[in-house]
Amino acid sequence: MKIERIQTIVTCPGRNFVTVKIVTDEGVIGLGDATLNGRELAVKAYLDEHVFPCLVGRDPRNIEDIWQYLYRGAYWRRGPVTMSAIAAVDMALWDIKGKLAGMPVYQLLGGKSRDGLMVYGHANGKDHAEAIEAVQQHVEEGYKAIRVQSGVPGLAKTYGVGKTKGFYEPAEKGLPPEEPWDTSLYLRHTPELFRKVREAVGHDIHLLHDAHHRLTPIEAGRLGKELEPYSLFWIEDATPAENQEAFRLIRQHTTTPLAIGEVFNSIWDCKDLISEQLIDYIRSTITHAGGITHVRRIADFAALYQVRTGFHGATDLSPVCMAAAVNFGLWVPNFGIQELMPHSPLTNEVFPHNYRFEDGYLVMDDVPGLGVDIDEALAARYPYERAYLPVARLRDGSMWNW
Ligand code: KDG
Ligand code: MG
Repeated sequence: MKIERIQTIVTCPGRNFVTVKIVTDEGVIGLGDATLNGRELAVKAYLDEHVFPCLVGRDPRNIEDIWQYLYRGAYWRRGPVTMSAIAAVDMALWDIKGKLAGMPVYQLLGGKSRDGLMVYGHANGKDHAEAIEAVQQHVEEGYKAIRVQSGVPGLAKTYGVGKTKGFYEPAEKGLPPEEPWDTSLYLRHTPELFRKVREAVGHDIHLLHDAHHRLTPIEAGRLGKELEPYSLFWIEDATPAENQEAFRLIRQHTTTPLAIGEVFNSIWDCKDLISEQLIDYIRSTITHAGGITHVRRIADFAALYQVRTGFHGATDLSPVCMAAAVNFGLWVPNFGIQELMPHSPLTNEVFPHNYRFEDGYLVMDDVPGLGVDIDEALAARYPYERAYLPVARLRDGSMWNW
């Protein structure tokens, strides 16, 4: 069996997605998600110009060898562009293998460890009252776990709070918008938010929060400590982790669980975080961290240290990635939780899929492969539109972490 054709499909049904499609000489089709928010065309060029010419004619069943070929063979290892490109090819090959076997990918990984993936939804509001209302709405919809983000008085815009009620899409069309940031205002208001949320919904719901890399380690330690009475499921991205040791200082100050990894692209980004038990949940995604083949390696390594998965699942991960995540999460023994930011109805139309939300869980039927498709004719009606994530600046104009 041979890879006969391989191509990227770029579409913007409200937001940009890059999809890899591999076709075998026997007509079996595999799909992979290669979307890197704000840098989509860099991954497309990497794939079109440097990866695809090397893959035509290879046996698509040799997933591991193709992974090693693209990783070791590039000489220039890792980085988000390379690892997203490898990930998309890898996902498509697992999709093909599942279809050849007539089995869902979770069966190829080792079968089901659970019936569904507990997900967390996003509740946000321009102020505490609106955020609490959104939490209550999510409880009514059946969510067992909810991430809460609120506007901060004195800041014109805050991470995680959408322009329209109930929906948050961080990327914006055009050039990167600039947003102000003030850590002291944020730290003053966030514990108060969670005190009110617990008062409103009690302790039976898991609550999560994303600090989005805005804090220094000691500030994160303080926030974690002040949130302890509200028993959060986790604080996410408390501080940037280029220096993995930074998390040791946070750990010394708080027992609030820590999650990080949505910007990681390989096991090397989290080796010390995991082996030194500086985190509790690893958030690497299948799309940005080398595909199922590599994320499986991260999860197995994490299991040795009782670190569980909590994969990124924002709207910039396409339904192809989400389908892979559901297959992966049904199998992975050290599953923790899965993020779910529902896609728009139009995105769901472009990518018909088998997974679905049921009473707080993501479930899927027993279908071969990943259980996701692409409507190419519909996708073609929505061409790429330049869009970026915002950037953040302090009050004096200095750049900060968005
Ligand atoms: O592309 C960046 C977004 O996916 C990110 O800002 C969303 O932090 C995020 C999250 O936790 O979903
Ligand atoms: Mg995040």
